Amino acid sequence: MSLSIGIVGLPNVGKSTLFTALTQKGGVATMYPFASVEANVGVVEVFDSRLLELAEIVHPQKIVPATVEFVDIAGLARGSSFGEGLGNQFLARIRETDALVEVIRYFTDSEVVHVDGSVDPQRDNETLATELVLADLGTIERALPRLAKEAKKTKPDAAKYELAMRLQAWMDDGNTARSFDFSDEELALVYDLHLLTMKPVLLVANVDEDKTEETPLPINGIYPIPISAKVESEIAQMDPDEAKEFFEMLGIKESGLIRLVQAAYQLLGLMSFFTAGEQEVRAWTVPIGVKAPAAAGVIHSDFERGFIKAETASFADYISYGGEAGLKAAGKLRQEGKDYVVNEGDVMHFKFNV
Ligand SMILES: Nc1nc2c(ncn2[C@@H]2O[C@H](COP(=O)(O)OP(=O)(O)OP(=O)(O)O)[C@@H](O)[C@H]2O)c(=O)[nH]1
Ligand SMILES: [Mg+2]
Repeated sequence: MSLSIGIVGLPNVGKSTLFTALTQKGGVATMYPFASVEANVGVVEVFDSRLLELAEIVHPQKIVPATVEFVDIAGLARGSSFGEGLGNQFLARIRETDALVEVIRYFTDSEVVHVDGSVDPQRDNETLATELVLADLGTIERALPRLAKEAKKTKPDAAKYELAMRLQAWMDDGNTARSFDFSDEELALVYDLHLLTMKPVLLVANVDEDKTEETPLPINGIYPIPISAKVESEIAQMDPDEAKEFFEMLGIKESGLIRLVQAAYQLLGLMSFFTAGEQEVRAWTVPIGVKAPAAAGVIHSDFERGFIKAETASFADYISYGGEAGLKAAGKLRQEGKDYVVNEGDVMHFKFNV
């Protein structure tokens, strides 16, 4: 499972600059609104120093970090949902993502045009929220004729149609789909609509270069993650030594991108476990609370189908006993069965039979 995240925001707030920094492969960052005319998709490796520690023990042929896919689309200006600007056509590209990152302009640079004339994070957030709600209303409206037809077939189809109607009324009042009080069955029904306002959102404040260590003003009580897209894009082009010097000069602890990815994991309730073998040391992304067979299934469906057991050690044990042989000798390699709830950082070796 590779996590995928859509980057949204008003035009010219630094989405592509952030995307480029994340993926280091040249999205388009320019001085003008609506610069991004094509959606960019980039895959980012999730930096995790534990992989290096495991590799020191196992000496694998390769290290495979977890990845996150980012999708950069054009800005959504006021009226985007009705076709002003280019936002509209790109929304389809982020329908299938797991979460959204909303980039909000906090930086003050007067050289960079603001589509609504001034820097106002609260207002911009509301503008964007409205556009996303309108986009979802468009989705529902387009789906209704089909749902009405299908409603005659089965009971769940009828329930789905009825739900879409109620949701439409709710969102017509300006509410997000997320804030609708779904029953568990309804949650399953609404999934197919891929509504944007159902997705969890991470707020990113694109702040001035010297403000990355300050807490940005909250938006509706939520504190955005401060990042300077400009600083990140500069760091992205440096080698590690240069970057370290640059951090020190600016008084920055770590790249904001690491913070961003960590926050995304937290928001989505995700964690990592590891596999460590001669071929590869690898991080896998799973939901918190996942059981061993389902975790095995992330690697290969056969592993889940034919799951027998998982030889498991905590990351700390794995390191302090120097790997599998040491763990075995000390009786610290646990044999876990199908009800085992995987812990963050577990190093696992699955036994299966198909
Ligand atoms: N000063 C400053 N300028 C920035 C920062 N981030 C982006 N910019 C500038 O703002 C302009 C727009 O940046 P983009 O990354 O293209 O913005 P965007 O959100 O992708 O814009 P659209 O794709 O048109 O919606 C460019 O001139 C960037 O150099 C920042 O953190 N600080
Ligand atoms: Mg852009």
